[in-house]
Amino acid sequence: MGLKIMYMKVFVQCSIAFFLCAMSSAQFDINYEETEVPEFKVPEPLTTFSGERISIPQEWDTKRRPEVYEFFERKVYGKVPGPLDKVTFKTLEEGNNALGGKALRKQVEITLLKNGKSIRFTLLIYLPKGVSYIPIFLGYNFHGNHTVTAEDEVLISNAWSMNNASLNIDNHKLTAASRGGRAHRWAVDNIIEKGFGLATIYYGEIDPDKSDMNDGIHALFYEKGQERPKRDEWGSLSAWAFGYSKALDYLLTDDAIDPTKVIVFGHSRLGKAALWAAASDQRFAGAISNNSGCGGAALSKRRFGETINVINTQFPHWFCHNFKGYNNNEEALPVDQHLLLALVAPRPLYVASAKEDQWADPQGEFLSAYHTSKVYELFHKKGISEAQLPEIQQPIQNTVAYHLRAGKHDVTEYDWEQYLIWAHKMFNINP
Ligand code: GTR
Repeated sequence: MGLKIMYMKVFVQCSIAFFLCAMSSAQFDINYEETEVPEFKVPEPLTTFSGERISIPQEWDTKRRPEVYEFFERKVYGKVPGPLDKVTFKTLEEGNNALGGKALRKQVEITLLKNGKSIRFTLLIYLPKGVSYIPIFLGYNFHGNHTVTAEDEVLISNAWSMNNASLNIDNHKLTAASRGGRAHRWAVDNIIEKGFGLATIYYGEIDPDKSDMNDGIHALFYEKGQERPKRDEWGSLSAWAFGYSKALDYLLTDDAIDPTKVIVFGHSRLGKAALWAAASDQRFAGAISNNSGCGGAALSKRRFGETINVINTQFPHWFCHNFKGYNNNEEALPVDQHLLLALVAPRPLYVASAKEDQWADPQGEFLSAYHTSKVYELFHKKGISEAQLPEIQQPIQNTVAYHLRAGKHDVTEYDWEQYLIWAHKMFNINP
C-alpha cells in the first residue's frame, strides 16, 4: 500500500512539474528552433560601453571589467546593501572515519549578524585523509546536506524546503526520509579518491527559494518598515552568491584546505549563483557552471528556451527588480552572459550542458564560453577557439572548458569525472 501511495505522489508531482513546464511553454511563446533565433549582435567583450578598444589586461581590469561588473550588479543580480556586522564560525561535528574510513567530515555552523539580527547555515565538509593543503569544490545543494551522502551523522536543516515527492519532502520540512537522496549528483567518493575535498550548504538556509523577501538574509539589512530590496539591490541569486562568499570566509581559515584552490560549483539555478559568486569574489580560484541556462551561462539575446521574461515571471525573486526592464527586451541589453563569464577571467571556468536540456539552451551556453574566450586570450589563457558546438562527450578542457553531455538536466558521474580531470590539470594537483 505504502509503495502505491508513494508512486501516486511521484506521479502527481511529475504531472504538476510537466503541467508547469507545459503551462510555461503554453503561457509563454518558447522557441526551440535554431532557425527562429533572432538576428543579434554579441556585445564586443573588448570594447567599452563608450567604444574604447581594450588591448591589454591592465585595461580590462581598470576600464572594461568595472563597468561590466557594475552593470550586472545594478541591473541583473542586484547589489549587496552593505557589510555584515559580524560572522562567526562554530564546529558542530567532526568525524575521522567518514565515507567508510577514507575521509574526514566536518560540519561548521556559520552565523551572519546584522542590525542585531542573524541567520545561520551549516557547511558540510568532506576531506581526503592523509593529505594537507587540499583543493576543494564548494557547492550548494537543493534539498539539504543530508541528501548529499547517506551518513547518519549529517545534520538535517530545519529551514523551509520546496516539497519533493521523489525525496519524500512534505510540508516543506526536511527529514531523514530523504537521507542520501541526491548522492548521485555529488560523486563524493570519486572527489575524495582524486584528492579533492567537497563542501556543501543547503541554499534554503541563506534564503528560502520563494518570492518572500522577508524570510532570509535580505531582512537582516532592511531599514525600518522596509519589506523588500530596492530596485538595484540583491535578489535571491545574489543572496546565494553572497552565502558562497561567507562560506569561503570559513574555508580560508581552515588549515587543511588550500586557500588558493577553492572552486565554486553550481547546478542550474545554483550554477547562476556560482557564476555571480565567482564574478563578485575573486578569491574563488575557479568556477563550474553545470546546466545553468538562462541568467547563468546561456546568451539571453538568443531567446532560445527559457527567456528573461519567463524567468522573471516564474521566479520574480531571483534577480533584482531592474532586470524586469529587459523582459521581452533583450536587444536593449548592453551586455550578455558571455560577459558574466568574462568576470571570472583569467581564472579557470568550466561550462557544461546536457543535450536534452534545451530549456537551458546548450548552444547558448557554449557560445557564451566561446565569446568569453577573447578575454581569456587577452590574459594568454587558452579558451575555446571554434564556434562549432562540440559533439556529445567530446570535452574541451582548456582554461575555459566546455562539454555537452548526453541526457537530461542533472549532475552526473560523467560531469564530475570531467571536472576532476580538468581541475587536476588547471590547479596542477598530483593525482
Ligand atoms: C527551472 C528554471 C531554470 C533552472 C532550473 C533549476 O525551473 O526555469 O532556470 O534554474 O529550474 O534550477 O533546476
